[in-house]
Amino acid sequence: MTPVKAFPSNFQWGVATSAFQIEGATGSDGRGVSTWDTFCREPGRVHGGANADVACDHYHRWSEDLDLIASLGARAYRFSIAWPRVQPSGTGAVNAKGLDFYDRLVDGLASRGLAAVPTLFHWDLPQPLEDAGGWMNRDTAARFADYAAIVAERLADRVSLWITLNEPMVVMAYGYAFGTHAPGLTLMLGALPTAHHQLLGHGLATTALRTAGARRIGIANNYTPAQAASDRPEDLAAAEAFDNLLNWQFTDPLLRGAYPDLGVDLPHVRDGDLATIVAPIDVLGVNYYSPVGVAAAGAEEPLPFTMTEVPGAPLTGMGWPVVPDALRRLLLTLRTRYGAALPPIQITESGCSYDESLDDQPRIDYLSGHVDAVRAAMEAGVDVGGYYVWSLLDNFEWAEGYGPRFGLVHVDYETQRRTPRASYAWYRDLIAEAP
Ligand code: GBH
Repeated sequence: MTPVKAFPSNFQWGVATSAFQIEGATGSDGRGVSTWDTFCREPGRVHGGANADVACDHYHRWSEDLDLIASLGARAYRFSIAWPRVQPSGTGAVNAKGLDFYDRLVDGLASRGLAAVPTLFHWDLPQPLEDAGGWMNRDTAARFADYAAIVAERLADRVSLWITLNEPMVVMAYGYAFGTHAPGLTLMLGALPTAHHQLLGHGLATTALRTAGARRIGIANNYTPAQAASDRPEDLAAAEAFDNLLNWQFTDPLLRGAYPDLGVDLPHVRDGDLATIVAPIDVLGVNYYSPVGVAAAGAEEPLPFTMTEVPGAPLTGMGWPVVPDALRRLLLTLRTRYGAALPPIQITESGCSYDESLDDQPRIDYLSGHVDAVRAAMEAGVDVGGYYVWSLLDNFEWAEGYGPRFGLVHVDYETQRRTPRASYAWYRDLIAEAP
């Protein structure tokens, strides 16, 4: 194996955002209603009763925001396309003005020499599809593939890398099992069909995208590696159950064509589905924030594990443990687990929230530790082709509203003024100096 002394010159240094979290303009130009618009309007769902009607007003300020990415020296921009802008009902008629917005955005990226990396689904499902069962309904997978084809027919000539889904685990767990995200259902293990239907949607969309001329396709999975609370066999078994349910469930079908042992039957999986899901992808997107401590649960608990602290780890502003080496270990585990079936990886999200301050040394420390972890994994032979900081801008942090600040760039939500933080200058210098 040739050691990677430094990052290759074609390494995709980037930043990431998502449509619902930054665009605002939720009622403009024919956009339909998404599950998150609905969720924000239900009392008690989102901290402070916040909604994303304005957010960062990126829908009107996109050109200024692309200038910020260009000034960073970044090479790629991962953004997401709002399905309700393109197909307000989630099916059928296309809203030309919605598609035009992304056409302008992609042209704006090309004119600045930036690679376009759109995500087709970053959680803002058209509400009419949710009314028909959302991801519990198998039909949503086919609707997703139709929508993917519509977008690709328009944009494929200018897109560097397509990401089908963002973090199907989070949609299953937070959206349908625990109910802290839209659509707010508390189905617990009854939510497992939403994992399968999302993966099926990914597989069907992969075929549709290739037919429409897509060059490279991937998916962005969240990985929350389990660290057993002790070496006791029951804690080790609990950590394995956690990994199977929340990590490998979303990767084994893609790369092995089979589910890991989830301890339950999956009657919603039909013959042929796994052959659809295992369709080759060009990139595995890894979103990584933190590991989690896992211990055995009492017999009366609904799940076979409970989440605990990671001992000794400092915490971000949201209380998430900072453990860069867990990213290095994760990348090595992916290579060991999937071997030759593992496609090249991109770190499609990495970042942290702290307070509002512009002098954000803790973010610099977080990012530099995680970049070093990626470099160490590459030196150990893992093929990693890109790293995207979450996020370019402070934005709507889902159920947490506008409290957490993830941006390299501070946003004043009164004036919409953007102010780069110290971490922005640090990242710009890193990109300029790498390899
Ligand atoms: C991503 O999700 C999303 O893609 C993005 O939209 C979002 O804004 C960003 O991250 C920041 O949240 O409580 O210690 O057990 C992140 C998925 C899964 C990461 C749960 C943190 C819990 C850590 N998250 N995980 S802990």
